[in-house]
Amino acid sequence: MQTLITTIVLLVVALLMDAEKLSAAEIRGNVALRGVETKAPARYVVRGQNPAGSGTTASGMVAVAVEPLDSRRTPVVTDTPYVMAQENTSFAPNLLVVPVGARVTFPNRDAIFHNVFSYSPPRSFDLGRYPKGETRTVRFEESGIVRIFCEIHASMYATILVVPWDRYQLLNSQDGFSFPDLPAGQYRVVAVDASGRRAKSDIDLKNGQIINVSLTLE
Ligand SMILES: [Cu+2]
Repeated sequence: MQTLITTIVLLVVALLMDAEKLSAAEIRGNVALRGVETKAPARYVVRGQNPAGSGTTASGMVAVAVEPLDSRRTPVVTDTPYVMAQENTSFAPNLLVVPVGARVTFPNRDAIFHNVFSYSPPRSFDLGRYPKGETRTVRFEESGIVRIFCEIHASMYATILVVPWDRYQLLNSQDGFSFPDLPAGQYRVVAVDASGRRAKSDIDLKNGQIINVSLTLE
């Protein structure tokens, strides 16, 4: 009798695991770029070529995240802060993805002063001027796109994508992205690059479905 019960339990577990595999859906796609690369705040007049790709993030890098619209997910947040340095009069890296609740530290590694700030609604801040060797830390409590600038150097810019779930990828815009093993549901796919160009697409993902998305950043 014991053996029979064990066998039945194992069978049910096996069937459930199969059902799970069958229902796993996927969002995949590609990102195209369009438009001018720089959107500086209104008080700046940007002249000439913007040094896109300065810092450690290569030009053409894109952050893509899948965010659930019909359920709450809790991203994993570590105590260790993320780092966005000021280096060679650039942000390094100039594109960063962090989970909601994460802290980002902004060390100044240049021999000159910088003044890091953001006007973006998910987290606006102004860190003031500080010299080489000093840092300031900002916590990001709301998901969304945060554009970062330096008050002193108009050529400095960066973007932080704050995500409510750990399904994200940093990729070269020439490469495609793929998010396998997603449960069925409503999702928003968000893409952004260091200069703040962005795109989004809302998707209703059914069991077992594979959906292709083409995003154009502008
Ligand atoms: Cu600066």
